[in-house]
Amino acid sequence: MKNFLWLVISFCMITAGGYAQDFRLQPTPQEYVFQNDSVSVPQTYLLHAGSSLEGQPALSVLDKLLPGGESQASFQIYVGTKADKEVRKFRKRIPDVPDGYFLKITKDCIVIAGADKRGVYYGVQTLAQLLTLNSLPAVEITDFPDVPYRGVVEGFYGTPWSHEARMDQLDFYGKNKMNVYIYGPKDDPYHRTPHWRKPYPAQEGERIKQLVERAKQNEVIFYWAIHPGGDIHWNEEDRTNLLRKFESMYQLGVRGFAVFFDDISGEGTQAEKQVELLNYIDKNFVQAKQDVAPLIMCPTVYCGAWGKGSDYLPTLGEGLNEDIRIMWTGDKVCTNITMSTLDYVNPLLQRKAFIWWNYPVSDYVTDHLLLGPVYGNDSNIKDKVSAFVSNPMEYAEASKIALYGVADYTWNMADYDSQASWKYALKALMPFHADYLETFASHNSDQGPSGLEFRREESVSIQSALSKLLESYREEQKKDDSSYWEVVKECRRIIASANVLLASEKENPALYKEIKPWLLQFKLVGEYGGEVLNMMESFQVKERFMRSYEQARALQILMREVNDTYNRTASHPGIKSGSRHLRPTFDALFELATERYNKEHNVYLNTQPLPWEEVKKL
Ligand code: BEU
Repeated sequence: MKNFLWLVISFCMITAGGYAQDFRLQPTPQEYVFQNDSVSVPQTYLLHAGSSLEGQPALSVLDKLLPGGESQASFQIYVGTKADKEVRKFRKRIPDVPDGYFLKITKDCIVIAGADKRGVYYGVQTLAQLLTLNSLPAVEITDFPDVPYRGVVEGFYGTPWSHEARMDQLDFYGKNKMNVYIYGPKDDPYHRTPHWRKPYPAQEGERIKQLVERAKQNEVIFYWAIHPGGDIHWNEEDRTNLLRKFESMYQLGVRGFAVFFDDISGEGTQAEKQVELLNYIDKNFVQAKQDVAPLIMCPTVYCGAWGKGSDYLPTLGEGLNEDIRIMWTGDKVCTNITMSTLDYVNPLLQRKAFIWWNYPVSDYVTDHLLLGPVYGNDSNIKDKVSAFVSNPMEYAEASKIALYGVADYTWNMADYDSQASWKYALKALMPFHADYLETFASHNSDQGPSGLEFRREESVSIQSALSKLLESYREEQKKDDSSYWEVVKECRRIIASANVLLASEKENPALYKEIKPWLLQFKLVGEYGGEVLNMMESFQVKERFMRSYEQARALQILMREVNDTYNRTASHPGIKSGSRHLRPTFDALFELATERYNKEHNVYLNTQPLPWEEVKKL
């Protein structure tokens, strides 16, 4: 908390309304001082760029942002790394941390001085964010990341991201100061068994080339991962096969390599053999090439739940070359990352763990969307991890809701504010309808029960009203009025949000395409809630009750129909929305209201709500 002025307050003072009111820098900088003064954006300027930046992405982004570079102008822009004379005067202000930068904006100059090229690039990205304000503030920012490597591992089961989605993600990482993307989708046959030994067909190879190029433009290290453990033989032939495949990827431009041994059984799991192979690759490929990033490996025992006390991790820790990074998902497959898991694993690995965070991945609960805030990871672990990458959903655009949070958390843990970061993400994805998206996301965030036992909060703002209402109705046969009306309003809000979002395809077409089935379901859940609430009100009036009862029944059928129509080829087919609190509460109230009606009128209406899907008979 080294900030001298609270950013939002400062901007409210120097900007006039609109988007600027909620402006925040993303990710949150480590230190910033606003001078309470604004600067006219220079139309022309004299650029003093360090030679270390020649041909680098920092300069091309700067040129696009401020196209007025001229040989004579009174406004000066100084950019460079600490090696460059152009920023020598500011050298002491440059943080001594990779990716760090110092940014200063005054009436007559802008200085962007980086610890390295990526640092300058991030300084330019911060300037880009400041330029979205109505007026450019005079400011000094000293900034650097808490975690050296931050980003994404595309490591889920299911439909891999499309080429277009990946290209877009790489731009997104650059803008949000994430520097690593690891390509490892389980369902790419050339990443894993059966085709890990074969080179990509020409067209797919061409696409990887394009991804590598796009990653470079965004200062992202593109890692390509191989997953050979399903059928590897520990012999010369397969070692050569693996190196040949790596060489083919190197020819496509890849300069970062990983080897995954997760989710396998049998021969491939042997720690000594993995160590032998990885050290061989490290020496004869990674080190030999000289322009390749450190090797990353994902162990077979990648979390605490997979066997504490075995020799596996100590064998890796002792045997693997020092510079090889070892991944870790925490105490369980899907869980939050805590100091205690790092205290356990780092000594075994004899290095800092490279965190593979299994969130917002949804491949084990494919009928749910995970759109809630990023929270639960300890905020004091920056010195205990070598990297932190998130495994996302197969929905690339929707995953950004969490990825904004991951970018923010890994950059500056102490100042991370999960709610603020989440709201920022919603606004960034749908600037004109962020409130509606917030309603939708707030009710679509929990995984539901699963073997992996990782749960997220859902429907937080209405949760206490839901339980109060149910309790009062169940125990006192009387509904708590204030919670009743709160829930009525929420149902209306749900229906309105679903309608508006369903009618807003153009605002974010990629997001719309991904979430549409859940929006349809969400609307039905809201309508169902509304009818159940009517039933509670009208159990004494036959006609009114029956109208709502029939509607509620029809909506149960329609919810089942949406569930049975969309997302059918997924591992957990179907569409669930509001499944943690909304639907269970509405179902319970439906049952109670119908029982009450039956008693009152001495009839036998079916009290049992239809579940999302038919319960499968064993
Ligand atoms: C998340 O369901 C998930 C868990 C693991 N079985 C796999 N491997 C690791 O987490 C290391 C991962 O690929 C999968 O997405």
